[in-house]
Amino acid sequence: MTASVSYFTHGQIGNIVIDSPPVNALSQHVRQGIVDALQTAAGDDTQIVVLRCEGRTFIAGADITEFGKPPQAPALAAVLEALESHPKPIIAAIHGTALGGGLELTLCCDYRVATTSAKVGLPEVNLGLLPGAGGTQRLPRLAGLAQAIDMITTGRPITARDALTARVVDEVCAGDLGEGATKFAEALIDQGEGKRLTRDIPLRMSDEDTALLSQTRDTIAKRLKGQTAPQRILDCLEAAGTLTFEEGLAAERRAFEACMEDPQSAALRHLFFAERAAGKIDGMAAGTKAQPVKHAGIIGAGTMGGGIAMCFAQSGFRVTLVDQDEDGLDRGLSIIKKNYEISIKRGRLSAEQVEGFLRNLEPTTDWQQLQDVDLVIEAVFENLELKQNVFQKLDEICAADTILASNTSYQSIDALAAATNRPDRVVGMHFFSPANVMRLLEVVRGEASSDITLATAMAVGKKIGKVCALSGMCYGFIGNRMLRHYGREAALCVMEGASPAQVDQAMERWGMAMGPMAVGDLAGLDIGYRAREQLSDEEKGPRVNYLLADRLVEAGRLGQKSGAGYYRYNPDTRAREEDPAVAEIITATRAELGITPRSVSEEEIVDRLTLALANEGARILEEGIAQRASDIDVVYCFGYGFPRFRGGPMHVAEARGLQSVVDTINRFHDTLAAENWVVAPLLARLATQGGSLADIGL
Ligand code: 3H9
Repeated sequence: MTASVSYFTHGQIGNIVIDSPPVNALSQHVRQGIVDALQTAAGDDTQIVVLRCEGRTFIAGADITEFGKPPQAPALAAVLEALESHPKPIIAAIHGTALGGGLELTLCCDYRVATTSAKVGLPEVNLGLLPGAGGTQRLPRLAGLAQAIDMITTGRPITARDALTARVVDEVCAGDLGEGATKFAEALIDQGEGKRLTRDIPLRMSDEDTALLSQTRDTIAKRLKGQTAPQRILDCLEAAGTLTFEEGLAAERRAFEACMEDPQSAALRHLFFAERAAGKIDGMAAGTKAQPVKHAGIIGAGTMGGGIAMCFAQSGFRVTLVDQDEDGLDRGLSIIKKNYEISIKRGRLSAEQVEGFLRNLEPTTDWQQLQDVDLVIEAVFENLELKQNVFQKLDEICAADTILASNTSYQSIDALAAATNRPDRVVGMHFFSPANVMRLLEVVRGEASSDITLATAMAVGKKIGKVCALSGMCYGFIGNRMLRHYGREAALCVMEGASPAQVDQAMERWGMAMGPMAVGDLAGLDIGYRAREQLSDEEKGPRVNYLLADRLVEAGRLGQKSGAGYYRYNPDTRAREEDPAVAEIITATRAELGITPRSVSEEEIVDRLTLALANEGARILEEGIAQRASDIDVVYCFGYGFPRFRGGPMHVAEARGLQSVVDTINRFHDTLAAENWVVAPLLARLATQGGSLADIGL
């Protein structure tokens, strides 16, 4: 046994208990402990073995921190072999989540019992992997191919009840798991039930299974375009239905190793840890606790305010939604209700759930209703004076310890804090549109924001299901500051010779959820136009960066909302179509600026747009605006549709090699607009020293 695995007997039952916080992952010492315990159990006079975990969950899978390092015996395969070949029947008793290698381990036990609240799943696909410990071969034998396809390609866990229906578990215990497992074991002994290996269950692929596999291949090719793990998963599942168990297992092993070597998995594993690191604030005083928040106030029932209110209401918070007049409130509420109706129609929510959410929502025009809120988020029009007035008013109405947050995208949190008598309790909480859908929340630290305020904003963000990343104060914070450079390069690629569709296709083929031109049309080209109107020529920068956008707006092409922007939009299907009228505007704009178009390759488009992000990201990191390079990746992957399987702009740079990044930026400096391509000093330094972005900020 090892410190993390113990064994004791109770009557006829041998008990193996794993206790390896935080999530009982299958680290080397856990694997060794299980093998040792099984050996002991084989030699004593018990009749049956129960394997369970202490702590908050059953085994959450292989230990991801061991991936990419030299393997240490015993391998997981040896543990599974020891379970299957054990002379006594083994029952896995599951609470919390049995995930990945954790569930696979239970499939090598003879029986499985679970608590009502337990969940089981094979989420490896989210790490660019596939279940590599027999999951693709054993799960379909128990649950059928259709269920296995769904669970393994989506990575979504299922509840204990669904697992019972799918025959993945044999019993669900309503009460104490220990007692339930003991009763189950005693019943097996009484009935003389013995070993029962999943691998022995026959599996033959039906015509429906074959059709489902091929249909899933097509849908996945579209939905998860460019991703390799999901297709490899389907190969393994096909092998399960067509080959012998041993052959299938060998095919799974080869496919798992291919995934492990694939840069996509390295990127997704990077993001797994990045997401968890982003929620942590460096240098926070030990013992800092978030303030309790039960009642939130939202100012402004527009698109953003409404979306934010939905997030809180559906996470069980009491929400007071304030707007200046009844009309604004009614409009906002009807959008919220319409959104929920769509969710009901699509089967994502039940009518009862929605009723509950709406009950949490208290719309009002009376600011005095904010007297006892714990946190307020202001989401009014982007105007500093207006926002300062709101903060002043909130400061007067709300209790002294209420945290005042702004959803601003650009304004200075310090300027807002200055309008109050509690600058330490002022913070930015920057949501992304649509706020009820997008996972990212940038928590923006003002100069005076206290640790408690930041910890509270982070904790609340997590509670409403957001992935939080901390940003320091600068214009546009992390995400939008970088976006300007990305957008500029997209615009310049078009001015130099690419069509908007070429730019979008290049980025979408590379993996972006939506190309930059299509995003511009979705957001509305008039927004940038109006913002530019407030700027001096110098602030606007060279005309070539924005002249085309201006010309489109002047031609009434505001984007999707006016039916046309960089594209025209089919009024029935809303599908985007290339528009000869745009080509004419582009030609005229190039002529006005004296540009002779050239051919711009797909590779150049991708390099320019991604390296523009990474270069500005490096500046943001060096200035301490971002705590870590991986936080920047989190911002881009969760807030800007950056492909997760690429790991984020900083990971892309790191994976490419910082010297190659610096060389390419220098080449752009010499061949394109030089002022746009000055290597960030941090990148230059790290490239010369052979350093890593991952070490900055630690
Ligand atoms: C696999 O199994 C491959 C096999 O098929 C084949 C092998 C041959 N390893 O998420 P949390 C850490 S692949 C190492 O904040 P929660 C995590 O980094 C694996 N560490 O908690 C964090 O550390 P820190 C398939 C892990 O309560 C801490 O635990 N399994 C692992 O919100 C707490 O995590 C998965 O993909 C791990 N496997 O959620 C499951 N898991 O405190 C991955 C977590 O330093 N895990 N950590 O930041 C999860 O989905 C969630 O962690 C879980 C708990 C739902 C379990």
